[in-house]
Amino acid sequence: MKIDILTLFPEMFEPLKSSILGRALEKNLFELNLIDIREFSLDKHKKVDDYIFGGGDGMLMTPQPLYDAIMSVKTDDSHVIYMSPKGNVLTQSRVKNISDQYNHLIIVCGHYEGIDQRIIDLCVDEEISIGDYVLTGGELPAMVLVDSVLRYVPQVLGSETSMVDESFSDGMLEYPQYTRPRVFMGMEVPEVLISGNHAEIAKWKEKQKLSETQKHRPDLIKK
Ligand code: 4FL
Repeated sequence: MKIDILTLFPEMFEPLKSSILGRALEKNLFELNLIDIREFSLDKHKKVDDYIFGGGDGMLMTPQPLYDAIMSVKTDDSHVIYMSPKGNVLTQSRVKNISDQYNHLIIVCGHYEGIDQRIIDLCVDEEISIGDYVLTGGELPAMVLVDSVLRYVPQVLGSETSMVDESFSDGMLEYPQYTRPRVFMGMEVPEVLISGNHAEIAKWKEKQKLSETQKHRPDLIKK
């Protein structure tokens, strides 16, 4: 998987270089390019924003630097995503689809009040939101998307993480989990989990998944 991120703040993406993704990056399991949109500005002061036609508060990112930055990385097989509160809200199934369908993602991060609509109309294949709230820019949403997609890239998840039983893998939340000690602050680990009876354990896990989902996210069960 190759990912190009277009942003005015490439330094915000340092967190992607630590932990699990940092190790995967060192192993060249994916390619991450951070592209500074400002470097494409043809303005003599490298200006990238301007006032909004029709009035209103704030500034908008101008089309020229964005267009040139996108064109500098666009290929026949690239998929251009703009992180935006107007997009469909990201779900685990969309994450899986994206990782299955595309080998090259170009992710555009807006700042200020957003970007000129003509860039969306001309260049963007898909708008994605990470939830119904507003942030200061698309950088954190881009990191959320990248992290969630890269988990499906072969060998990125090492032995300490598994995709088999996790929340949303089958549209349900995960069952509660316990590690040592068997008793903590007087609270015991459920008896069945130390019984060694694998059929009973599997039954318990299924029941817990259903009750956790019913309790925390009943909307998932209706789907
Ligand atoms: C993008 C919020 C995607 C939620 C401000 C600029 C945003 C966002 N999902 N807020 N972009």
